[in-house]
Amino acid sequence: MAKPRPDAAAAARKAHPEIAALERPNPAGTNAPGFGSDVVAETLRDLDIPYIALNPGASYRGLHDSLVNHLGNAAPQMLLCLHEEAAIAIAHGYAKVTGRAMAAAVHSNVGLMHGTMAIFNAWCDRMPIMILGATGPVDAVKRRPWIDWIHTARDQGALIRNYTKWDDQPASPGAAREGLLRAWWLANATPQGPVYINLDAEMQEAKLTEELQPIDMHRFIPPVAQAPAPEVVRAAAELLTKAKHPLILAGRVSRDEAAWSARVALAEAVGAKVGTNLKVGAAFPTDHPLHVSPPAAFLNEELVAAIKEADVIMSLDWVDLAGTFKSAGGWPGAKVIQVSLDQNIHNGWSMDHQGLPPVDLFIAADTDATVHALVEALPKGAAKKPALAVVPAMKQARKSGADEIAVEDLAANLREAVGERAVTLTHVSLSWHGGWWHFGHPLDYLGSDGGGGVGGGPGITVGAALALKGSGRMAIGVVGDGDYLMSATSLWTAVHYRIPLLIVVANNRSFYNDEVHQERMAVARKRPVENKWIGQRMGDPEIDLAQMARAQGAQGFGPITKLEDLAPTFAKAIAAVEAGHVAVVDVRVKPGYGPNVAAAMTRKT
Ligand SMILES: Cc1ncc(C[n+]2csc(CCOP(=O)(O)OP(=O)(O)O)c2C)c(N)n1
Ligand SMILES: [Mg+2]
Repeated sequence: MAKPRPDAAAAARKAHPEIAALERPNPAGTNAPGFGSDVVAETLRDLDIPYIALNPGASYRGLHDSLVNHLGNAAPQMLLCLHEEAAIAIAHGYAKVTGRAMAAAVHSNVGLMHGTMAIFNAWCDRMPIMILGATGPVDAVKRRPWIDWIHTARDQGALIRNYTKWDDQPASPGAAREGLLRAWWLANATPQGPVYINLDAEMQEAKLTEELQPIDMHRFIPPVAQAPAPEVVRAAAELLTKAKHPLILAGRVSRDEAAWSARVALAEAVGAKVGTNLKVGAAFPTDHPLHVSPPAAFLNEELVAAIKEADVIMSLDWVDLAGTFKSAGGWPGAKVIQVSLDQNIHNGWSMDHQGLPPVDLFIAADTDATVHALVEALPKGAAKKPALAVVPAMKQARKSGADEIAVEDLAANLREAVGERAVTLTHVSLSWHGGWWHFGHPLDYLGSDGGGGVGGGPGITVGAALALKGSGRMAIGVVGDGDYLMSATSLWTAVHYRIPLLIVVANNRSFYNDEVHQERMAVARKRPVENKWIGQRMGDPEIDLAQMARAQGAQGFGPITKLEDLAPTFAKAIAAVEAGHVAVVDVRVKPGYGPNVAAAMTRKT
């Protein structure tokens, strides 16, 4: 369960008066709830949801009216988005930072269809989102000819049921209130995930016939204890303390600083090496001597060696434990401790549960709670000295001397331009390597898009930047050009709502990932490799990515084609973000992936 953050909406309004001042409605004159959708809006307010990202539609015109004229477009405040995929991705990015759902609203079946890929991304990333949608009128005699018929679907939730935790189509305002409470409760309970409430247009627009009985809402969304049982904690503590070569694979953990410190304390106390992964947010200081560096995007040789050497492996909800073992050469000889609640939402449709790993001790509990319990259970003062590994120093950025810019040049120059500033990497490109950037705080890196759905990077960055606004941390998203082009219009929402952020595009003018696959096909079939670019490269005309940013009121820089222009351009873009702007830097990079990524992408099994 997400930690309660009382008054999140009030806190947001106080912290960001410039957002709260936008799009103020004229006073509507009455405040008593009069319609079904007023009850829905009031419940969103009672749930303390600060923002609702949306693209409008007649199916929820009742709710739209309630948000504007009954609530006064505050708590939740609307964030207008230019595409439903952006609305969902923004809520996804917000949850990645806060650990808590914000809302998104999408129109009938068509808006929901637009949002589906982003919902799938959030599902695979185990991130909570409260999605509101609409259909109907369900009662056919109330439908307007044609349009209400094409935008009404029976069991609309079926579109996304396979990758949401729960969905509902309440038939009355009272049932809607209950549905929203249950949805919120389920979305925020571990494993977290998106939920969908489908509001019948008729129910929204109907006059309230009787007042709803007031309820103490908190009694309907109780915190759920997800701590481990004492006997499994004792068993795990014993295995870890007796191990000669313990290894912790730190996967899905929270952004909480105390939990971060507890993981460090645990690893140091038992002398465990710790592996981390770029699929999920930062989980351990990457420059700590016990960290198996660099963080793996796919499996790297350092982590393979650590897995082979280990006699006890504890997975903190590591994404794809079975696949990791498989790639490391087979089931390990080590005793395996698995800490996860993920099995509670595995279903028969999505295979994102991954392979079934061998486990010797299963701890069905929250990862943070388990680490805290383990630290408590260990004998005091028994800290083993960390093995002194040499953490390789970051390579200095090349500033000149090459015709083409490599993605590594982009990363190193960006890192140096950022310097000592606190930044959050909200996203990294497929071509990124874990060794290019150290993480020393749980908010230094937020993980990937979750479901491998290209087009998530820009929206996730906007949502994360909204949650980080005013925290002193700058949001930086490094995205591929394909990723950027699929959802560049997410930027308008950031510009409009004064959400500063930096997007750096690793622009190889191609859906390059798939060139690698076409190369593999050609080699395997002894056909011409030189044709791999066809149907992949985005040239003739080349697309002016910076101009796409400027067209939406952001500051656009580039295309940067010379190494010597990188550092000064990043300095300018960072200054623009510090002055409150949205900035995009288009960096023309040489196509190419690191050997681990290319090998993992094209391996047979
Ligand atoms: C929605 C969606 N469409 C297509 C793909 C297949 N795909 C995976 S990576 C990729 C290329 C992404 O291009 P870009 O963001 O420019 O990154 P690059 O591979 O060039 O580094 C594509 C098309 C996908 N994963 N998701
Ligand atoms: Mg590309």
